[in-house]
Amino acid sequence: MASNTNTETNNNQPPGYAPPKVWVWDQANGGRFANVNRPIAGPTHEKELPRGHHPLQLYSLATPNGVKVTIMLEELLAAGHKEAEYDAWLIRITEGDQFSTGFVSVNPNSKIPALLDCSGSTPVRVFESGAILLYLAEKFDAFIPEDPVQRTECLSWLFWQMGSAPYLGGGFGHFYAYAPFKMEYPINRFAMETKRLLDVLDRQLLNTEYVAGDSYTIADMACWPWFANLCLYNQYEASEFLDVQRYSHVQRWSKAIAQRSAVIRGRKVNRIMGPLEDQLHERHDDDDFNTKTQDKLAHE
Ligand SMILES: N[C@@H](CCC(=O)N[C@@H](CS)C(=O)NCC(=O)O)C(=O)O
Repeated sequence: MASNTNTETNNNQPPGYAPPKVWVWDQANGGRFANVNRPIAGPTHEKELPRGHHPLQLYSLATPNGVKVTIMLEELLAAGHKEAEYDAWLIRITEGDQFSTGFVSVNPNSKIPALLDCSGSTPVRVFESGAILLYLAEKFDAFIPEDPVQRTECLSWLFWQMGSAPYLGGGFGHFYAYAPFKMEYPINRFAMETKRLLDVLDRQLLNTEYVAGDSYTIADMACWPWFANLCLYNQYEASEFLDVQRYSHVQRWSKAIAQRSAVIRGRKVNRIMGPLEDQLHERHDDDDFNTKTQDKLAHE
């Protein structure tokens, strides 16, 4: 039974809608990812994850959250950390790969990215992109400042990004690009929040070269895939709508980081959309970038 009277619900969307006393799952009503979104956790099917020979096993997809980690791994390798060699396995989230028993054992939250560190006697699982960046930074003592004050600043921006992504992606991206129809209220609500976040970052980058100061850190690697996607790659086809050109310092920083060779490589790993030469579905070897991108495989 509806909890409001009809008159009070006339302006609701759809008109007359009132939240029921107890929410019930309507599988047909979730927008673009309705087939994978569900209100329960846990696996849906039995399947082990593949395991390669490198110390680090990554299970991921090149969404902004996934790209954070492949950028970090490519940066570590470029900086000479050979123990950062990794196998990157493709998890197709639209096909429900994240609900296999194997994946859930590495990430009980069923979301990419998920990492298994097999370098010790017992494999260590790490989930949540921010936790993975921090784990790798501490493991290799890289891309995180040693000075306690600068380190704290770096972690503040890392957690700022982790806290803001759900507004930008789950809020703005969902209602602007993925919802089954356009709704003014949530689009306005989350466009305002997304522009506020862009302005926060823009004001910071007015004073600093990188997000957390003078050096390139995991805070940049966390922020770049989300904000550069909006500013350089027309994510959600929203560049004009959000007027991203006006954030000139975010633009400057986005463009500079986009030119790093580890970033160019990291963006390609586990990518299944866009130009074929930018899609490296799985990465098991450094040379895969030269021989296994989809344009190359198509000619085999
Ligand atoms: N807070 C998580 C969010 C991860 C996340 O939302 N992953 C998405 C892709 S970007 C996903 O796997 N979605 C699959 C699903 O929701 O079933 C992180 O940063 O790792």
